[in-house]
Amino acid sequence: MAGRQAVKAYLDLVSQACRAVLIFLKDNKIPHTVENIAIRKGQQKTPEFTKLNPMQKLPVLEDNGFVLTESDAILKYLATAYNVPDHWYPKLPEKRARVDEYTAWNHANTRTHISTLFLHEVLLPRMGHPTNPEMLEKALSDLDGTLDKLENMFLKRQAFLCGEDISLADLLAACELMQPLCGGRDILENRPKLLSWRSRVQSVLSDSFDEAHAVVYRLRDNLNADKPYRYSKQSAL
Ligand SMILES: N[C@@H](CCC(=O)N[C@@H](CS)C(=O)NCC(=O)O)C(=O)O
Repeated sequence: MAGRQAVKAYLDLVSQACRAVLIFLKDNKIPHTVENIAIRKGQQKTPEFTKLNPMQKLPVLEDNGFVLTESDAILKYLATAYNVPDHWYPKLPEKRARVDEYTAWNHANTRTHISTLFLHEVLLPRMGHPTNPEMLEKALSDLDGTLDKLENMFLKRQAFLCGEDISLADLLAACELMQPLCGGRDILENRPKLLSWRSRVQSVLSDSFDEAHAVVYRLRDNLNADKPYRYSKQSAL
């Protein structure tokens, strides 16, 4: 990549999509710089950032003047434009299609249900709105259906979501499934198959995974220290 400048990633690591991009950049040693944009301070809404991404969302990637949004597109672009191991986004059409199959499903399933849970369990309470028990239960039950599918379909006979090696699908899914820790909840605690898969993902990514998730661990630890009580179906009865 002679003559190529380091890519610039605009990120807030509270966002699961941003963590996936950072882990990919670090794990593949793609030269990069990070511009921190704090969502909680509304920095994604400044006129300057809006020029970059009119959607006012993160992550955003800038590569030699080429600006790209959407974590899925960013990861696939990086995997295609840079010299990274093939397992991330295989060139073989059938294998690549398996990754595309998961990432398309991810948007309407893992991503959607995790975001809804995060909204009800973390964001709204922080904005002063009490947790709505029914909405929370609905979010948890929808998410349960997605976790069942991850276990019984994607991980049915293989170590990773799309085969025997880690791919972009695992990276996106693992970052999503860590998000409820921000509210003190490990949604995988009673799911041994998904727990083993997460350990495999973590051991492949080693330090980059924990570094990107430091903010998530911090939020979980603060919550456990300040607020041992958390809403649960049982405690509401
Ligand atoms: N589909 C997009 C989602 C982008 C997105 O919703 N980003 C969130 C953080 S995870 C954001 O920037 N939110 C700020 C806001 O909505 O104001 C992706 O995967 O990149």
